[in-house]
Amino acid sequence: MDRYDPTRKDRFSFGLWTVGNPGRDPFGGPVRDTLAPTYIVKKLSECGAWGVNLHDNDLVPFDATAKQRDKLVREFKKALADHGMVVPMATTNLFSHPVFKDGAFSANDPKVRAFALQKSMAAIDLGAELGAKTYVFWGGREGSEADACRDPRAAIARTRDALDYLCAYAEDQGYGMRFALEAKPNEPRGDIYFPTTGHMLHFISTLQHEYMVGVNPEVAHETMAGLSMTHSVAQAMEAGKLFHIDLNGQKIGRYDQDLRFGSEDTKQAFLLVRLLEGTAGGQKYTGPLHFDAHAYRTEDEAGVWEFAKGCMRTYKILAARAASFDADPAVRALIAEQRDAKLEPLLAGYDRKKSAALRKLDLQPDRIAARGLGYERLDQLLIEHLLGVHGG
Ligand code: DIG
Ligand code: MN
Ligand code: MN
Repeated sequence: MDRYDPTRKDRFSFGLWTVGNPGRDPFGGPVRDTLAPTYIVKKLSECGAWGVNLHDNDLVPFDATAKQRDKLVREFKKALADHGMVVPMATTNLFSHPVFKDGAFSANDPKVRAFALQKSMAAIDLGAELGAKTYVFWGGREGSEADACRDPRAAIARTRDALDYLCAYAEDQGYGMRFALEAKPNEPRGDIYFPTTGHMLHFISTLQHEYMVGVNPEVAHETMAGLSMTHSVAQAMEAGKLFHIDLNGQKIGRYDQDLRFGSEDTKQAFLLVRLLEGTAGGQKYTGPLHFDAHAYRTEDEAGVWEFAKGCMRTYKILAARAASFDADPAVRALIAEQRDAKLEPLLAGYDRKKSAALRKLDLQPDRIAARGLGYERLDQLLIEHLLGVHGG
C-alpha cells in the first residue's frame, strides 16, 4: 500500500465494457475470455475502484427475456452489495445492433428512431434500478458517410426531439437523473454529428430540459479532433455542465485508442488533473472519475487488472504532482505577476465612469510589449515537478 493506491473516496469508476474488453479489433478477434459482470465487480473492488458503469447490453443481452433480465439484474445487484461498489453512470448501446447502422435518434427510418427511444427508456429504467444518477448518451452511429443521405439539420432536430422526449420520461419517472452528452468527431461513422464538447454545449442550450443535461468529455475524442481536452473540460466546468468525464490516453492523429489514462500525453494529463483537482485554486470537479479505456490487445487477464490499477495510480500521482506544483512559491510568484488588482476592476461591468477612467490611462503598449512573461521558467518548473525533481 502507498499513497497512490486508490480508495473508494477517489471516486474511480470503470465501465463493464472497459476491463471486460476481450481485445477484438477491426483486424482480429478476441484474445481474452469474456468476463462475467459479477466477476468484474469483484475484481474492480479488489483493485480499489468505487464504481462500475454499464450499457444496457453489457449486463442484459439484446434478446434476453424479461425473466432472464431480472435474474441478471438481481445477481448484479448482489455482487455490487457484496463488494461495496456503486453504479454512478449508465448508458444505452445504440450502436452495436445492425438496426442502428444508419444511426439511432438521427436515422432516416422513423421505425429505427422509435426502436431507439424504446430501447433507451428500458435502459434508463435499468440504470435507475441500479442507482445511476448520471445517464450518458454517446451517439456513435449518429453520423454519415454519404452525407447527402440527410440534411444535417434534420439530424440535429431529430436528436433534440429524442433527448427532449427522454428527459421528460426520466423526469416523469422521478429518477432524479442528469444526462451527459458525449462527443466524438468520427469512428465508427465517417463523420459523427455533434463532433466535439463545444458543439454539445451549444446543442444543450437548445433543449427543453437543458437544466438536466451536461457533457461527458472524453480525452481520446477531443484529442482526435485536434483539440485541448483541458480547454474543453474548462469550458464545460465554467458553464456548470461537467456532469461526467471519460479519462483515457490517446495519440493525436490515430483512431480512438482508449489507452490507459496518462499513458500517452503525460503533460496534458497533468494539466487536466490539475484542472479537475483545483490545485491552482479554481473550482474542483466532484463527479465520478471514469476510465473509458481498455488494456492493450497484447494483454492477458492479469494485464487487464494492471491496466486498471495503472489508470488510477497515474491519476493520483498526477494529482500529487499538481498539488506540489501549485504549492511551489516560485510557481505562485510567476503566476501572480500576471495580475493587476488596480486595473482589473475597470475591465468588466461597463459604466461611463469606468470607461472614462479606462480611456484616460496611458498604457504605453511598447513598454508592455517589451516585458518578458517568464513562461519558459514556469513551464520548465511544470516539467520538473512532473518528472519529480521538485515536491514530494
Ligand atoms: C465510447 O467512448 C462511449 C461508449 O463506450 C459509452 O457509451 C460512453 C460512456 O463512457 N463512452
Ligand atoms: Mn473513446
Ligand atoms: Mn467514452
